[in-house]
Amino acid sequence: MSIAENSDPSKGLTSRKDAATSFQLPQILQRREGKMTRELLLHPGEHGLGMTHGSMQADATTTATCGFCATGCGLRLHIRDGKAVGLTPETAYPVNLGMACPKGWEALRILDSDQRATQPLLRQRDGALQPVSWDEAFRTFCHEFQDIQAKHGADSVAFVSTGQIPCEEMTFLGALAKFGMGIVHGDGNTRQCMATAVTAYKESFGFDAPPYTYDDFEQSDCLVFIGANPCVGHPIMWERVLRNRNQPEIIVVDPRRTETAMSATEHLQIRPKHDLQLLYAITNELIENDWIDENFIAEHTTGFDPLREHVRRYPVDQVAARAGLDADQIRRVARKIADGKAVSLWWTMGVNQSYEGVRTAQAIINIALITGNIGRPGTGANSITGQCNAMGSRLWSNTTNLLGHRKFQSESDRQDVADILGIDVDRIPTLDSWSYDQIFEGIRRGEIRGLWVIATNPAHSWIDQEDARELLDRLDFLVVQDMYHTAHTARHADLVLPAAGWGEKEGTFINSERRYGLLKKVSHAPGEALADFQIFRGIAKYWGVGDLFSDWTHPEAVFQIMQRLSAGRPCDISGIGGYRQIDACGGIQWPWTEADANAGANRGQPEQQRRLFGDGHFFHSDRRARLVFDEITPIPEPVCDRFPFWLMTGRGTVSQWHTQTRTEKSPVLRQLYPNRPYVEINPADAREMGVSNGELLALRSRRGSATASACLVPSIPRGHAFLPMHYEETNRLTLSHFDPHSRQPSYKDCAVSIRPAIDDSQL
Ligand SMILES: Nc1nc2c(c(=O)[nH]1)N[C@H]1C(S)=C(S)[C@@H](COP(=O)(O)OP(=O)(O)OC[C@H]3O[C@@H](n4cnc5c(=O)[nH]c(N)nc54)[C@H](O)[C@@H]3O)O[C@H]1N2
Ligand SMILES: Nc1nc2c(c(=O)[nH]1)N[C@H]1C(S)=C(S)[C@@H](COP(=O)(O)OP(=O)(O)OC[C@H]3O[C@@H](n4cnc5c(=O)[nH]c(N)nc54)[C@H](O)[C@@H]3O)O[C@H]1N2
Ligand code: SF4
Ligand SMILES: [Mo]
Repeated sequence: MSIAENSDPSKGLTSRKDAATSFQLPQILQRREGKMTRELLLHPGEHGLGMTHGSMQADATTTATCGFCATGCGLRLHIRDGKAVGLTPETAYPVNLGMACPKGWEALRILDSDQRATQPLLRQRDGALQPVSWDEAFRTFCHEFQDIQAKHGADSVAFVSTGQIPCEEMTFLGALAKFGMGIVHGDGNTRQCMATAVTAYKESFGFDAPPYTYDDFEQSDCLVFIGANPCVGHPIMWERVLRNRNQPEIIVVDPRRTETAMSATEHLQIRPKHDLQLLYAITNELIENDWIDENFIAEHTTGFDPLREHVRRYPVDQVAARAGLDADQIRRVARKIADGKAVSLWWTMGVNQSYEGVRTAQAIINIALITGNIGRPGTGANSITGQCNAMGSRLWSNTTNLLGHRKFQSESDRQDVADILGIDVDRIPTLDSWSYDQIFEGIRRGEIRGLWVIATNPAHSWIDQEDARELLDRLDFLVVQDMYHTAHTARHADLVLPAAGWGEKEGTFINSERRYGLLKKVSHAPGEALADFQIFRGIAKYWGVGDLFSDWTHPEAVFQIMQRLSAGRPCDISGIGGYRQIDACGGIQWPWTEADANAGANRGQPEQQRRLFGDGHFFHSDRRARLVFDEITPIPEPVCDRFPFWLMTGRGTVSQWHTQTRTEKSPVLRQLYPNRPYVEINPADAREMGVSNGELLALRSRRGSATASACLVPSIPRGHAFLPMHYEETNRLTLSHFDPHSRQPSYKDCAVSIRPAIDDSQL
């Protein structure tokens, strides 16, 4: 079936199901690769998916949360002789209800790889990385960083962490770095991903609080997806949408006709980066027609009158012309939002990774607020999270927020943390950390000279790679702590610390709906690789601050510290009865306070689906949500004669994860995605260039060049191109620019030229 045939929205839910099951392998790629069949994906176990050692005969089972995306599926691990030999999706887990995507199925297999880092590696005088003992690694780590700090100040060493290690490890890392080692600047890959949503929620709700629970996917009668492609990025969330029995309206705003868009009842195929004005036009339409909830606005929000005045300047017809949309369709969409009894609005990277992302996210939040679509089943302004523990990093990484989402600048917040941890308050920095891009600028200026990179791969994932790699090479000392010694950033490292991965250690992840889930040690890390937790303990000892962390003996002890740090805050988890209760309950969403645990009919037993703001109370001191808006700003790098294509980037297939250090290690997954970079372009553009499917193309931006094979798809409009982020080539082209409020990179907009690769010499 061609994409065009499959795109008829009138087919209703049946066609949605048809299109949606293709999430497992987009049809274009299925055609191109031709290796995997649907059959294999529908009966994964029979074909070896999920089995690492050839047999599913197990003597015990246990469950754990998946370590890839923030859906946070529960997986049942089949154990033999104390080691996991296979896995199946957990039927009793409230998140995935027995479903998993190929990455989850293959979570164990990627642990077995000869590219695993098994010993610490230290760069020698001749430039080669050589194995050293942990003792030497820890001594060198401390000596080199302390030396840099002695010469250039404590803030000349920084760290970059991740949304992919458990909360306990994040808390340890953040506390060790900032309270133990005197580091001031630390940020994480969640800056690339969630910073916009964090900033938007904080300003609008008073706390970084995604309000929803996955049951909302099933309860809505109108779901709006803006810059989100869950069929690829969050396939099990999409399965929850398919279980919705309300024949819901599904409205998708995406410049590409993605699998998600094909399944929609309305696809607004917007020009990239025109979302803010579209949302203002819809808001204006809702207000002008009196399709709003005046009571809710009056009782629970501030800023409505100025918002009404502001959006008057965005009449539908004008916006439609600019955004490349049909005015009647925009009106129809507004009407559908007005008619919905339970409207939920969902956004992901098409919004967050924008130079005006925060205001766009807030325009989404505004629509939910003024129509009273919040706090009830099936509603909400809902940011979908990316990595397995990006939510954990938002609360616990101690990077731009003090532990538990407090403020470094607040004396009372610092005192709180010092009291709970039993440390001297002077150990806590009084300043916010620099953001990721500011840390990189600090390297350029020679102010940051030592960098510690944990569970992230900036030499592939950071924006404008040529520049990023050059900056990494300027450092006096770069430490990379990773599962694989071949990770791109490890190639630039002076010291590589070999880390255990998911399945080889324990702790908690927080999924997209605020649910703490447990991960378990079901396999042994190879060689001398250590859990990040143990690495942090080792560094604390060698740095000479072991005493500060004498209680931080194992992950659950740190979980208890986190519980104390959370008490009385919106993210309060003081009522959780330890790992055992998390395990027994199928995960527990925050908040779950001691008072909650001691009250209610089902004493001590949290309900499995809980959402925020049911009482209309938000986290600002006046308990009202703020309606925030702004002027729209021009596109920083518009297309031009020299660079006539608009380049977007994002997720390619369900079987690829980010920089591919993990997913490329599974032979099964490797057959499910194109192993060489490809670029989606419209067949009409290809015809004009005289290019056919699969031919090699040369892409060039003002910053760099890349080659990729042509993938001709009508789902991308003319004059546009889409490169998956999973290939190293992609970020050679991207433009280093950021949302001014969240400092999140705007990865999805820059201008490129595209020619047949044979013309390379003439470019
Ligand atoms: N298979 C797989 N799943 C993943 C990941 C992975 O690497 N692989 N990564 C996880 C992570 S960390 C994240 S953050 C999520 C990301 O999940 P998503 O955000 O859903 O994924 P993306 O493909 O980055 O972007 C979503 C869509 O934004 C659209 N877009 C681009 N520009 C614009 C624009 O200006 N406006 C609008 N409205 N849309 C635009 C793109 O066409 C794309 O379809 O996925 C998570 N899940
Ligand atoms: N052009 C473009 N670029 C993008 C994006 C885009 O859409 N377009 N998306 C951005 C987004 S949303 C994200 S989230 C980032 C992701 O970017 P990265 O975080 O750089 O990508 P990953 O491949 O997930 O890197 C994680 C690293 O941690 C290692 N690792 C995994 N588990 C562990 C562990 O338990 N311990 C340790 N120590 N190491 C571990 C892995 O081997 C891998 O090297 O990319 C961003 N970059
Ligand atoms: S959807 Fe996400 S959490 Fe679920 S199995 Fe796939 S990668 Fe894991
Ligand atoms: Mo992400």
